[in-house]
Amino acid sequence: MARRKALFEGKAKIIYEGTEPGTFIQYFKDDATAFNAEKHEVIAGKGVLNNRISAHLMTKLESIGVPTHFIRSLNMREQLIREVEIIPVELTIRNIAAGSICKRLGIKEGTVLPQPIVEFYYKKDELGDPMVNENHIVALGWADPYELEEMVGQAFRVNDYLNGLFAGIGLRLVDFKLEFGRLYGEYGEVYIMLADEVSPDNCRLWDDATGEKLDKDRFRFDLGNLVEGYQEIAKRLGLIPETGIIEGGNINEQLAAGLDEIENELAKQRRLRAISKGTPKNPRGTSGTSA
Ligand code: AIR
Repeated sequence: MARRKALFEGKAKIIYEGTEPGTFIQYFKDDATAFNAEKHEVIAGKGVLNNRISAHLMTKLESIGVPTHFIRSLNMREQLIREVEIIPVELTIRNIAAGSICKRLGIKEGTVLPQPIVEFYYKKDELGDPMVNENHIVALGWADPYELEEMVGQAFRVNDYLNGLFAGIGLRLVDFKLEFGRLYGEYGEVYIMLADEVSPDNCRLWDDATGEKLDKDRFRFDLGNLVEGYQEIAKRLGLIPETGIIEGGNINEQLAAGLDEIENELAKQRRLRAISKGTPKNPRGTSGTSA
């Protein structure tokens, strides 16, 4: 098969030209990185599982009215997405203290936070994704206040929905990181869309009964086999058979390929919703000076 043109390669994914205008193809690699890529390993099957999990969760989120860049799955490792302009802000919501907040504020890991905490990080690898606040984001022009409000609103919707979804399969959603993108409409309106991926690479998920960590912390802190954790999440979501798709460190290609058939029905029902930026000063493109 002729290879499409790669437009951008990140730590865990590659973005290729799409099959139609306004689309990209998002390819999930098996690479795992942590601590700003100081730690790196290739883990067979990780890309397949994240592609599958993210496709499923994005479809579910779309169905409750969270606009996402996800269009449909193409194969084991690839999905068709809308071409959006990524906003360079990583938004994190925490329900339970873990990871950097414990270090930064001296909170004991596992402490249930009295209310979810939202944090922002500037998406800049060279700087190690530093934490920032709304003033940095608006003043430095990464997002305007309307966009920011929309991102935070959508992130809380995602949190509410995913908390319930994971609770139903015996998992606690400790925290997660989201990225958003802009899609420009025909009339210059802006749609804010959930982008990137929603997977155990950027969510912390603990088993409710045992406290076992099933997410990327397994890799970050050598807590156990990474794909076994991701497989467990995929199994509970009903996305892969009980027997799993990794055998002896290798992915069972046949089984994995059979998973391509996903619920694209919901994707067809998706609707776009423009964010309101107040009354335009110049609604019809006529002269701005009043009569
Ligand atoms: N995250 C942040 N940057 C990259 C990722 N994947 C996610 C982590 C965790 C949450 O954001 O996976 O779910 C908070 O991370 P931390 O390190 O700030 O505690």
